[in-house]
Amino acid sequence: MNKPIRVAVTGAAGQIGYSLLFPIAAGEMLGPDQPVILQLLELPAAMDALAGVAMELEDCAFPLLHGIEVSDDPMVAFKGADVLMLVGARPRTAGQDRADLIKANGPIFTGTGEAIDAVAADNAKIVVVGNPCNTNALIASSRAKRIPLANYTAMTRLDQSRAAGQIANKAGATPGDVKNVFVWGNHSDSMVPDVSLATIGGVGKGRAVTDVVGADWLAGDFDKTVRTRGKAIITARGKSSAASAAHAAISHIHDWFLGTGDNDFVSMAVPSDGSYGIPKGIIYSFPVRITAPWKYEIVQGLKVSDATKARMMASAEELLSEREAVQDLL
Ligand code: NAX
Repeated sequence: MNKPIRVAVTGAAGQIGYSLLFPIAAGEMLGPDQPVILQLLELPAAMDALAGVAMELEDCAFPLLHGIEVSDDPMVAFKGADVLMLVGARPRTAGQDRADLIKANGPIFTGTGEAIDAVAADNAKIVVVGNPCNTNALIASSRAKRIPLANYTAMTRLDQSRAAGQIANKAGATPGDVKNVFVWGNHSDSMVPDVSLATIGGVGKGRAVTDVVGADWLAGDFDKTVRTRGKAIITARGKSSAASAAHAAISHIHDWFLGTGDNDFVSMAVPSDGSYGIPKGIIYSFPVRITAPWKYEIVQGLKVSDATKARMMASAEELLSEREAVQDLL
């Protein structure tokens, strides 16, 4: 048996947490031979609810679940954590604008970043889910002295999956047939879904998505649906997406550790290294290739049209203005 991997989850009693913890404990995230210890963080007011979640986890008797620890103190919950999934934050409510969300959630990530750097495992891997996830990841990473900056990521996998799902529907294919779709930029309306390398029916042997579904639909309904799906779900459900977000978070960590299967790359928001002219100092979604367990590199050399480049830069500009708005927290 492998040594257990310690997975810390914040906001563990929230709606994403409730959809996230059980598949992790079942082995869906880190593989069927990999034991896990869950280290769950909540606000003091939600500790009763979290105790209930922990009871349910016990009641599943997952063979891979080698321990459950609960705490309202990040210095306890993050101790020795190998993987940190930062979900705990307020979800955006109907009508709330992004600037208000940034003000409400940004301060959570200063303390979180400090605690990670103080007590998590030396090479801990971090994914931020709580919105605005790119800028929250930037805030947490600004506290990193010991943990490498590249280990701070934010989740745009849900956006990629939404894009693949839309294409599969339109083409009459199954989502698994849709390969190499990815997303540039911020997890916001300014994101840029990119299908220029996407295929239906398998990498190398499939047909280009652009030949199958038509340029008008891609530039119109597809693009808008992917970029505004989060809002559509809030409108329909009265709550933000939860099960799909949890699944995306699991896929993000799964692929970072175990690889992307027959996709050549995957979307992850990572600290920009200046690739494609995106300024350093922001956390930006790129197509990344997983080169070894827990190692990614930004895919280089892709041809980007002038129109896509303009949108990529606009999304970068939005992230720069978000950074400006939280300058006092960095
Ligand atoms: P919930 O309100 O159901 O749960 C959030 C939980 O976090 C609550 O139990 C709360 O007590 C806890 N919490 C708040 N502050 C905390 C802190 N400082 N430390 C520890 N726990 C804390 O929200 P949920 O629907 O689970 O959404 C969580 C976050 O994910 C929101 O910010 C939401 O906007 C974001 N999302 C991100 C997505 C993405 O693609 N990146 C998509 C889904 C979702 O919108």
